[in-house]
Amino acid sequence: MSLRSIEKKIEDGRRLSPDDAVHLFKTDDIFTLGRLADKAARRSSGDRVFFIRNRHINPTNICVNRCRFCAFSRSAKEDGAYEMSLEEITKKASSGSAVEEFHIVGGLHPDWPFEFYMDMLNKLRRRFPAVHIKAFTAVEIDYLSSLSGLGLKKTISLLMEAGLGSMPGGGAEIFSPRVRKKICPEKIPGRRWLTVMRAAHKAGLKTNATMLYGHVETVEDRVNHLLRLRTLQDETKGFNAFIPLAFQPKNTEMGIDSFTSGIDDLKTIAVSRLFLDNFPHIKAYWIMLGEKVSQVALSFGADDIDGTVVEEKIAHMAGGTSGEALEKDALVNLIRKTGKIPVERDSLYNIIKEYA
Ligand code: V47
Ligand code: SF4
Repeated sequence: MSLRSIEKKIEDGRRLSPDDAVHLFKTDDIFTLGRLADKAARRSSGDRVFFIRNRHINPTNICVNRCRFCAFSRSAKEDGAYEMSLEEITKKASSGSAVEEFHIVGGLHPDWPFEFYMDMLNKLRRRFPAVHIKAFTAVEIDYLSSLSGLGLKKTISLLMEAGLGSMPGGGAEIFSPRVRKKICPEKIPGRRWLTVMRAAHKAGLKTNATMLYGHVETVEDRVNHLLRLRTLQDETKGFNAFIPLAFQPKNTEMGIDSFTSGIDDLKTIAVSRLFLDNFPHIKAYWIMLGEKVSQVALSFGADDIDGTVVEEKIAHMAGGTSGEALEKDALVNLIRKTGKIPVERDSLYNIIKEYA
């Protein structure tokens, strides 16, 4: 197999095989890889790059799972553990500039009942009727369904009635059981993550998907992860965006010191764009990639850069060095400087404003 034969396959509109993706990950020719991925991104998004005015809210960092790569979580009585009241969550939601979306994820709290989450959604929806609520990873949804005791389908439908608008893509990590055992032994298996997403999609929720890379996984593990996402997407068409999450190593139990390389970041974006031919969007999450690598990623297949974020804990507690927030104008400039057209979107990728 050669890069040329893969290029020919892409030109002919044929789907890449897992072996093709492994080959792309292993190539040193990042210029060809980038060119192919850029072409694929342009086919669907042209010169447009999406962003959103959003705010992250992490209601608690207390978590029963304690994944080894996670510097954000704490046990209940540990230093630095926190839990927000409903009033504090609402206060957080109302501070700062107006946003289009709340992105709400947190730890699996050992004591909060299902009603707490329902109250949170109801309260936010009543107070901010125009703001889309994107909340709860598939891992949290699984946990909420065990709290409610009502099963996935009913739990998801209750959450939707209370205001849940879509779901973020976290918790996927790497699906391989061998890797999961090393990095997050307490977390639900990859197949359960996929089952939750299937149930969400069938209920009419759009979701994202992620992959945590740059720790102990192999290139083959990454490709297997992507393959399972592509297969589910063929079935449900429920994923909006794929977001590769670059592992941030500080204050974690992984025993790894180094951050991912810029080359690996760009390759991962590019291979994702080419292999996930049924995903509408590939996101270069500026918080984890940094502003500069994210800018370059926009020429390597990414067509989304996430949002204003306002306050970020998960990457920053693990040594993330980007800022925690970017104002809308800064995001517009960041995209503009790459020669692309910034497009403000809502959570479901409807266009709000094009900054031509
Ligand atoms: O599930 C935890 C990851 C995720 C680390 O869907 C880490 O639009 C890197 O999923 N280094 C939460 N990653 C973040 C997430 C996300 C972010 C932005 C947008 C969207 C979206 C989703 O962060 C967790 C976990 O996979 N994570 N610790 C770490 N040390
Ligand atoms: Fe808990 Fe999520 Fe952190 Fe794992 S990644 S410890 S599930 S907050």
